[in-house]
Amino acid sequence: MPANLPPDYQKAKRRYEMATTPEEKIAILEEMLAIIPKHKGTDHLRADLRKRVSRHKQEKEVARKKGKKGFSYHVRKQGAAQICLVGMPNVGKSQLLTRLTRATPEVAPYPFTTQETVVGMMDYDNISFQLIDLPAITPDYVKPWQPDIVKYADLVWLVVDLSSDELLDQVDPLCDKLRTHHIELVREVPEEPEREEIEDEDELSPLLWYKKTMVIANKSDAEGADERLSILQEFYGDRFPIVSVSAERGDNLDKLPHSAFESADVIRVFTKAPGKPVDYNDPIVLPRGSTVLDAAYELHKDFAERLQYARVWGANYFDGQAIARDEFLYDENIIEFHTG
Ligand SMILES: Nc1nc2c(ncn2[C@@H]2O[C@H](COP(=O)(O)OP(=O)(O)OP(=O)(O)O)[C@@H](O)[C@H]2O)c(=O)[nH]1
Ligand SMILES: [Mg+2]
Repeated sequence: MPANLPPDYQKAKRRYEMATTPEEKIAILEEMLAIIPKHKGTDHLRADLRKRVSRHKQEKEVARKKGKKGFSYHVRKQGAAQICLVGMPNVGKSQLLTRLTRATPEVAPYPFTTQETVVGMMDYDNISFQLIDLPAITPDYVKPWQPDIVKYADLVWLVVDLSSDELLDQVDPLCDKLRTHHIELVREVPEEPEREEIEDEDELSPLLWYKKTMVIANKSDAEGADERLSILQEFYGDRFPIVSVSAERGDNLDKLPHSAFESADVIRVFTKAPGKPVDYNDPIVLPRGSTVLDAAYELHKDFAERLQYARVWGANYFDGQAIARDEFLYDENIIEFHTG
């Protein structure tokens, strides 16, 4: 990311991330392109934005052809990050959702129980994550609207079944299926310049959507689960982080909210007014690498524009240290804004 992008750009970027329709996204990208100064340092960024514009134009075209005007399966983001549960039939995706959130999807011992998205919030300390349970995906079938949900999610939890001898076939064939929809499940999302476009018959080759993925090996209570887990580790341990759980018995479920927090790459920042106590209940959640100014924008645009400096407590700073608008913030920093 080139340094010194104007604050208006960051603001637009945030609106872009929240935007739900291709039309809205295109409009915001055009705005971002107009804001960015034109020089060598911003070449990559401008090229990326232009690619995104063509991708959204393509999405718009596809939607128009399908005639699905006005209706969308899009799930509006809530909480610190949106995580979608992806997996073959009967692996326990819905059971996991019932155990981690207050949602109540149907759980049943036969495949293709879930037919629609079911959403629930999973708490972690003073923040929460949005989980989306999806219908099963198989190498032969994915509902037409499902890839879009995966594309827009922040994280993927790929659920597999430790009670099944077909366990190994629950990872790669599914990754292959998603790849046909331009989604690549990965341990870490590569940096922008390393990203490659995949070739397509269409003139406009869509970008690959890299999705940071963790494998959840469910049903660790089942007979033979330990041996199957070792095999899974051997085959896929290098490619994905793997955590084994039992949605039924509860084993390791308490690790998942923390894993979500770690993978989401977010920080929590507490605010305080001068001379007042800290509000620990409602942190501002920001992407890792955010600055004082980013935090101020979360509160209010006008406020951010008037911001002069901040005092900060906690990680990486002396207690009450005065820092400039463009200094980085760290998880659980307490911040006191000072405006002019
Ligand atoms: N032994 C065991 N069974 C489980 C566990 N989690 C889920 N199950 C069972 O596995 C079956 C399928 O669970 P679901 O949660 O409906 O699976 P799903 O992945 O949502 O299935 P689809 O909606 O069809 O894709 C049910 O009979 C659950 O009771 C577990 O941790 N251990
Ligand atoms: Mg289900």
